[in-house]
Amino acid sequence: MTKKASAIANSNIALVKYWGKRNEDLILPYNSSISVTLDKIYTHTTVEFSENLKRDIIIINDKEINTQDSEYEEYVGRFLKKLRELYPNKAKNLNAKIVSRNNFPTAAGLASSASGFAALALACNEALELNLSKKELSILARLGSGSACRSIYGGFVEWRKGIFEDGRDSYAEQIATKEHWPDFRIIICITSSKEKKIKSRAGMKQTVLTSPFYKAWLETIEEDIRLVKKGIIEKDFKLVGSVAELNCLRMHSTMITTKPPIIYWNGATIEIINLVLRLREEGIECYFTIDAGPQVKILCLEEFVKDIVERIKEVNEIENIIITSPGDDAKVTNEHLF
Ligand code: 2P0
Repeated sequence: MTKKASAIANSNIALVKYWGKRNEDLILPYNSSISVTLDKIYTHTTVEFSENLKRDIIIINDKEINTQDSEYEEYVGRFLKKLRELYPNKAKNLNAKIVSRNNFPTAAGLASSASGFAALALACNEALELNLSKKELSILARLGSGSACRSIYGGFVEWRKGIFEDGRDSYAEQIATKEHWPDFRIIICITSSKEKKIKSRAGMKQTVLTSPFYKAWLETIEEDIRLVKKGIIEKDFKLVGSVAELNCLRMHSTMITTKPPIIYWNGATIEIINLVLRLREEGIECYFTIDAGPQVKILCLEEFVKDIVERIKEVNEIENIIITSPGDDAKVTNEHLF
């Protein structure tokens, strides 16, 4: 039996989005991406490997996952298979007990797979004593879910797409720590906490196959990466916000033009977009970004949070608002969930 190990990883929101894989098995993206890791929104995971377990046992948010399920196969099951292939001396003949909890709605466009697989990779590293570097941890997390490779780091993070077929150069690196830009804020407006209909994994595959705009989207990425990175380093909020907003709309244009169409927005999503545009006209500097779900994330600086939150109340149908700041690296904890 291995030691019991636990880890906590924060979620992240992309400022330059990842959408589309060049290799589905190794989760290698067509494009690089940049994100900000969020405080307050995290996954806490405890892992133990043992020869005494007859099979893997996975409990997420107090619910046992059926390991015959195709969703399990596609996510945690696939990750454990990769882990056992990569580290046969450590993990091959052991079954795992994994207990994991999110402190936010799963599968509602808040990137639960990002924090989930970052926490799982770090907990496995600790339990199996793999002694992985941050780079290797980022690669391991990526094999669970692409966006998870970014949640290994706190602050502002770039996932370089890499060029090698085996994925050895496709991992995340930190651009700046959270202390670099402490007044950066992300206001998350939850417009619906229902599970989304189309998972990112299936959605992005279909976009790559069918959207005529996918090629054009890829052509815009390198410039967006350059500008957002410059904006982060120089703390130029207008530059980061404006490029992130346009990048989000370009990604959604590839989703909307997928066959069949992928439309993650609801009525409140559009209302908040319009509110953000109005606020900017009034001199309140803020920008929106939206991922694979109907939630809207408003980017702003601390000085405008109060005004923006007050005005969001104009929009009906908002279920919840979470105000977040740049968060920490994924970390090991002694608090175990079993
Ligand atoms: C992102 N998203 O960069 C983009 C923006 C959604 C929209 O990363 O198949 O859950 O596990 O690699 O990481 C969501 O995709 O997909 C995502 P997989 P993942 O944050």
